Order: sequence, then C-alpha cells, then structure tokens
Amino acid sequence: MPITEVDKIWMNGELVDWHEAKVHVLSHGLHYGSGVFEGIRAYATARGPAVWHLDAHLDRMFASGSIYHMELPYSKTELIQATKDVIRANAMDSCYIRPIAFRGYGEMGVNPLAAPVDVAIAVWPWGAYLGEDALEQGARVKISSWKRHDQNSLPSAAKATGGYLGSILAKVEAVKGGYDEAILLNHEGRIAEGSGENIFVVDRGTLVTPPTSVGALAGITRNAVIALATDLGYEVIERDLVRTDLYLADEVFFTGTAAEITPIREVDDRTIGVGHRGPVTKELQDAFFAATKGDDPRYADWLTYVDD
Ligand code: PPE
Repeated sequence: MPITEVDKIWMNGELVDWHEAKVHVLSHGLHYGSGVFEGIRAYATARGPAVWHLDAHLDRMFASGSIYHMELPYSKTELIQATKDVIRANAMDSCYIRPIAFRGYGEMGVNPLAAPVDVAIAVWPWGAYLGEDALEQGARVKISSWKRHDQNSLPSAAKATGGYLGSILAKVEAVKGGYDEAILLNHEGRIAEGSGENIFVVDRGTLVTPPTSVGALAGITRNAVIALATDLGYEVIERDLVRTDLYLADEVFFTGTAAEITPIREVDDRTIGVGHRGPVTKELQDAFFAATKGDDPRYADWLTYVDD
C-alpha cells in the first residue's frame, strides 16, 4: 500500500520534516533486522483524535526491546507525549501510528550492544488493511506453505522487525496465488496467525482463538475483542486449532491494528459459513468501532485523547 505523506515525523526527540527522517545505509537494524516496532491507530472522536490502547502498545514495545537487550532511550511518558505531538503537528483526525526503535549507525557485526538505539514515530492516514470491501465481504485466505517461526527461534512476544521476513514469505505467496492474505501454521500444524493479524473462529456461538504459545503475537486488538465479546455475553476460549477447524467454522475473522476486525469468507477455496461477514463478526465490529469512536463509556480507558 502506498504511504500518504504528511508533514512531520518525530525522530530522536525532534519533529523533523517528512523527507528529512533518514538513516545511514550502514545502520545495524537495516542489516540484521534489529528493531522493534508498533502499529497503533488513532480514531476521530467528538473530542478530537484519540489513540486506541496507547499504553498497551508502548508497554509491548518496551517488552520487545527488553527481549533483545535494547533499552529505549526515552521513557513511556516521553513517548506518549511524542505520539501526541506528532499527531498534532500533522493535524491528523485519525491515523495509523508507527513507532520504531532500532539499532542505528556506528557498529557493524551481529553484536548490537554498542550500537545506538534510534527511535522514531511516524503517522499517516491508513485505510482498511485488506481493502474496504473485505470489512463487509470478507477476505480470501490461504494456509501458507511457510511456517510460523518457533518460539525458540524468534520469540513471538517481541514485535521485532526481523521477524517479519517470515510474514513476507507467506504474504507474497498468498498474493501471487490470488488470495488476500496468508495464515501460518506452526511447526506442529496448529493455526498460529495471519501475516499481520490474529485469528478467531466462531463455533456454535463460542469464540475460539489460538493461545499465544502457538507462536501468535499477543495482539492488542485480540485482547480488546476478547473483552468486548465477553461483555456481549459470548464465551471466549483459547484453544489449539487445526486447518479443518477453519473450514468448518460458522465464522472466521482476523484482528489487528491495521486489519481491525476483518471477516474471512474463504479458506483454501472453501466457503466459510454464509460466504460473507457473519452476524457475530458484525456485532463485534459494531462494538469495536463504537469503542474506538469514544461512543461507549465502558471503554473510555482504552482511549488517550490527543488534546487533553
Ligand atoms: N500478528 C502479527 C504477526 C501482527 O503483525 C499483528 C499486527 C497482529 C498479530 C495483531 O496485533 P495488534 O495490532 O496488537 O492487534 N500487525 C501490525 C503491522 C501490520 C503491517 O503490515 O505493518 C498492525 O496491524 O499494525
């Protein structure tokens, strides 16, 4: 998806012009994938833009850094402020937010410990991840021939840049095969997640999602959907799933910051349920978008208002 350029990017403590937010070609992170990042969204509300689960996203970014011995040179409070500053500087009503911390320029060789840690936060408008259509009609997905990396190769608790090479292999295979998205199994054949989303199935009124131990990212949208569904009276369970559990489900959907809640209408050329967004997925989308817009006071804590 092409990036829509805006004016400023927050980089190492300053707001710099979009085209000046540059790094050296010998940056450690470029060569070895030594970076951690987040994807966050801010939504338009009656009180101006509000960032969805900012705290949880920044906590995960610090956790990702600590797994890789990467201490971020800013506090959480400073990064909250920086996020608000960059949204304000670009006059965004709603946007996608991409904080990244990576090993910068100054050292070569695999050992990153002496390389500086650079931090940037960019924002831009980002529409529906798998296309506007998919939010209603559902996406067509394929189980990938590429497996989700093992917990003891690349831990899924860290949202690290290098880990996305596996997602890239799976995504390109899916897209070249004419599908919208890939689902990765782990090495035991359990459903792990999409290339950039968690996955849920609806099985006779119960929501089922794989536990993170299968190698899925502990998605923040996943947690929000579990809470919303529970509040709507659904039972939600974490249980291992195999590919036929998807084929036979009443509904299947992805969750993610970029993907939000995207229904899946086909898996491996098999129609799921009614063949488009099912009623439970719709109910969850409605609850989700009401909360993101600040229309549901029960979830007021999940929003950080930029102009407070
Ligand atoms: N699994 C993976 C592999 C993943 O990348 C994401 C987010 C999720 C699950 C869902 O996590 P959460 O956003 O916390 O609910 N993927 C981000 C990056 C997508 C991209 O193409 O870049 C995102 O959605 O922002």
